[in-house]
Amino acid sequence: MSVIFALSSAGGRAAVAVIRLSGAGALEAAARIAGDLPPARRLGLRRLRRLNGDVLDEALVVSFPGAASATGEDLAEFHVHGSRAVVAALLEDLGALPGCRMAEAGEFSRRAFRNGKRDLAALEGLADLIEAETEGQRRQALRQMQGRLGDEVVGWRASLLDVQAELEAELDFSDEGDVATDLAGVRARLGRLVAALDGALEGTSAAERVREGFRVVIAGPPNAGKSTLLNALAGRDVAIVTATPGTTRDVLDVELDIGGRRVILSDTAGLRDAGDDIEAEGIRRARLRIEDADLVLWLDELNPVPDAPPGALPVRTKVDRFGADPSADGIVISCVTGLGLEALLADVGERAALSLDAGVDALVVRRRHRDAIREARVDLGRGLSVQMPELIAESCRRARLALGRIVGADDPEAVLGVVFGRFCIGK
Ligand SMILES: Nc1nc2c(ncn2[C@@H]2O[C@H](COP(=O)(O)OP(=O)(O)O)[C@@H](O)[C@H]2O)c(=O)[nH]1
Ligand SMILES: [Mg+2]
Repeated sequence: MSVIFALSSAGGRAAVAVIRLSGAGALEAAARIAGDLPPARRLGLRRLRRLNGDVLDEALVVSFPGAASATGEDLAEFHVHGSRAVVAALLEDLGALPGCRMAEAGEFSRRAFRNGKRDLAALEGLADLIEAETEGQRRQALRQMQGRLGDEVVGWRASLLDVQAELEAELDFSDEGDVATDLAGVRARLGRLVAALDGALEGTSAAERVREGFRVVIAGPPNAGKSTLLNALAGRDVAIVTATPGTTRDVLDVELDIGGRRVILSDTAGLRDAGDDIEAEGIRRARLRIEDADLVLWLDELNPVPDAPPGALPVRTKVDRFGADPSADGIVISCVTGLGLEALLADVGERAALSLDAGVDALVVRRRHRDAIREARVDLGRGLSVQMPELIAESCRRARLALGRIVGADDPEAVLGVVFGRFCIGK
């Protein structure tokens, strides 16, 4: 296994840059540059030298000897001054050391997985934590990284293995009289598993929203002030605003962080009979987005707002020009004076909170995991509907395989281990 190395902090100029090495020989490679290494897991200041003997930098060096390290292998880090030149020189010299090469994307994680440091779902959580932009995403990713789903999956798989082993032992040794399968008991256990899987799937769509964002679409007739509102909420000129109706043709998205939640706000073409092909296409796209939206803001300058589709939040625009009617229902705004914008944001934020917050605590946050659990659920449903122990065992095996994909586990030999271990059929 070669030593891999990479710049682990962000590229570009910074006060500090962290370069990591992992693999058998990583400590020797680090010592080659640093002269010697401080005691394990202690930072020490060292003068780094280039391979030709020139001083490269003065840097903090730390080593994490294998097994207990993040990758499960010998690991070392240089915390150097974060200039491009320092980083480039160090990477160049590490690459020239025998057995050392640049890491591929995700390779440190792959090694951590192979060495049993974290399961796949937890590593996906770690990747999400690195990507997290909102507070909700951070909390959700942290829970995943801590292995919550993986722990559940291990439990489900152990139960399935147990049931499978019981059924297979019955099949293999049924003439020996020392094992007897209780089919009703097996069914009851599978029924409980099905309920557990169903429970795990609850909140999944909210969880996906936390990752992907709460989708808010600004819609309404042409010239209602949709693009102006998008720009006002984005705080910059994203969309073109003119007095000419039909200006916006494409869907424009901006990302907002409202109260720690990711919100995708989309400006769309005004809905009317199109003037030309391009506008017609824009209107078609607008309709699709409206169908998919978690919330539609229906804008109009008229009072009361006409034609808002069911479920949409009517927003009356341009009240600086047309005057606010205190009896008007819902939200009234002016992008010129800023009136009502805070209230609108607060309203959107509340709706996003209602829709997303269940998802922060959800067990299943990725489609990959959801699909695997659904597949296992179907297998177990089949197992519950058949009579032959062979077929029930096969359903358990398939469900276990599907669940195994979540954590990246699989070992068909395990079934045998449990059969022989549990029944002591040492003949
Ligand atoms: N007085 C006033 N004019 C506005 C306001 N919002 C938009 N407008 C004007 O209304 C016209 C259409 O705005 P625009 O955002 O392009 O509408 P859209 O077609 O719905 O995207 C432009 O001339 C804007 O300057 C507002 O709050 N007050
Ligand atoms: Mg527009």
